[in-house]
Amino acid sequence: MKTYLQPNKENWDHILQRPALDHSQLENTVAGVLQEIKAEGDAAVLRYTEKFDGVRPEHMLVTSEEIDRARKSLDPELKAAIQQAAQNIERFHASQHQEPQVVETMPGVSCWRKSVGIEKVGLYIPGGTAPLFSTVLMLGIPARLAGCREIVLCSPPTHQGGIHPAIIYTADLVGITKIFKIGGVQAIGAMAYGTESVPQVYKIFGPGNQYVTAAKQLVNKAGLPIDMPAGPSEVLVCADETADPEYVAADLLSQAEHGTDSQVVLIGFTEQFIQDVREAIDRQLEVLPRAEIARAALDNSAAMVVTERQEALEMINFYAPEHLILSLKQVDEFAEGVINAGSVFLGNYTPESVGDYASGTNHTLPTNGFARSYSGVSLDAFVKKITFQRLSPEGLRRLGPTVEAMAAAEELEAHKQAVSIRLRKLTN
Ligand code: HSO
Ligand code: ZN
Repeated sequence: MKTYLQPNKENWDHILQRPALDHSQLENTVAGVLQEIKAEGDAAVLRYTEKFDGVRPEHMLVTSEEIDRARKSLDPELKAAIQQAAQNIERFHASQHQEPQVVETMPGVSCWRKSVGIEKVGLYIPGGTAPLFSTVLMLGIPARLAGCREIVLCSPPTHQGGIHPAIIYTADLVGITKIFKIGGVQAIGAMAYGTESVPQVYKIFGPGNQYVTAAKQLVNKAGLPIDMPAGPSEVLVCADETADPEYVAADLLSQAEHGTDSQVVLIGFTEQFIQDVREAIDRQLEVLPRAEIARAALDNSAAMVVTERQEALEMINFYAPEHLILSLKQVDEFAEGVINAGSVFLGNYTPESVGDYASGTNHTLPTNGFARSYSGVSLDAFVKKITFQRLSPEGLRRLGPTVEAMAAAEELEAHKQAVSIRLRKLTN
């Protein structure tokens, strides 16, 4: 992690550069796999599962016996933690529900908007060393609350042909309708096109490696919506002398341990503070199991000393972090000025980890500067909004002439007639 003393604004762009993402080389390979899955369905999915995951599962759909087994095998303490997290996430996301509001735009003219769950959605959950069952909560709960009828989940099988019990348990808990042992590009292709076993879905969500990301981008280019443009995870911590350097170090490392391409940024107000955090990082790294990953991520990272709070704020809004931790005095007042960030963590007792797992907010957030224009996943991501309108005879009498005048000016006679024909009968 390099330290910069009061860097010039002209250099912010360079200093705060994200690790470069280039999927162009993978694209051909990924496109080829997708093509085969589209053409051959399950046969191609099984072939690639065997090739990439080293196993040919007897059945791709997780059975009720497997769900029972996962439920029984999981540590009761972990189950209780997952249930607590689920409760908070459910509470927060349920509050995002909007009842239709009927608005009378003029007498006799009523308009309203209703949210309807996307009928079929697909969730991808990576496997590997750190099975992200927390992401099952973050995607599955809003999907169910939104009223999605079919919620398909794909996750790669282990060499033994199963899926981590915590993923199965959580998926069942939140009401996923079908769980498949399919990973990687195969999973994205199967959900995008549908196969004999896997239903075709209308939107795909979830994180993944560079192959999964490239596959999501390709199906998205072909017209299928996805949750968000993906990028490596990141955190920006802005801390003054009221912060504890040990806490700040721990927060930076919690993000850095995600991947070698993760990025962490620290903004402080004195050189001494930055130095204290650095020393705390070194101490904590010594006992961190994923220290190697975290060290590599720290190489992509920067610490900044600024003198003014206003400058810190400008830098934050410039960088548009996925996660923003503010450990500052008068933090609420400062936070008012934040306009670009995915999720914000206020004060000394709000580590990013609480939002990653259990406070209630969603952890699927815009990375790579997309927080300038994108929101994190919420109930909104799983619904589309249908508008309705109804006019009474009185309403049409009042509004009709406006529409007639506009239609005539656009020279769309049939549009005008659709009003006029009714107005004529109404006046008789
Ligand atoms: N920080 C990650 C989410 C996560 N952390 C899952 C732990 N598990 C991206 O927001
Ligand atoms: Zn995390």
